[in-house]
Amino acid sequence: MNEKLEKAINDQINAELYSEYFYMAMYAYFDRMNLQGFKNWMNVQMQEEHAHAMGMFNYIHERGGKVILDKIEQPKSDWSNPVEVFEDVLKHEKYVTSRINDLLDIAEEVNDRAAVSFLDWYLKEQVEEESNVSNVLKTLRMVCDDKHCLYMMDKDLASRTFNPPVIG
Ligand code: OFO
Repeated sequence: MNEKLEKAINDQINAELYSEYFYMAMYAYFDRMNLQGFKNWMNVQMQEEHAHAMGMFNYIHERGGKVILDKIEQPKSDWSNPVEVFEDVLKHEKYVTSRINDLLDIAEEVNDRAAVSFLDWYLKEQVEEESNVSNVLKTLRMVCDDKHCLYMMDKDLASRTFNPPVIG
């Protein structure tokens, strides 16, 4: 695999693991607030991010490259309320989408069609994630301004389950 592309995918493994860590900090926040459904939502998100990292990890090996792991940045650990948490989630997912777009640019630039097709999966996943997060945020912002609503939403988010993604 092209060296520049291999390095960029390695960097993205780090970004996916950071995402897992970021959502783990939010998981801890919701645990402190005793919002078990929100905590469950974050737990599923953490597992998805881990699967995304491993998808890239396995892909580098499949292509005969070398996985190089770097240190993971420390995430923030405090938020004022659930709306602020989900604002951060949306902002983060948009950032990740821009990173995947940049990765695709590199794969195209080095004319690696196989990598383009592999990375397309991640782009589609980002569209889905941004939409899921926006929906949670919209409900939180527009409907949920009392404790009762938060309780109902918490019940709802408790039903989210992790389905291991089939990547690529
Ligand atoms: Fe890795 O899926 Fe979003 O960030």
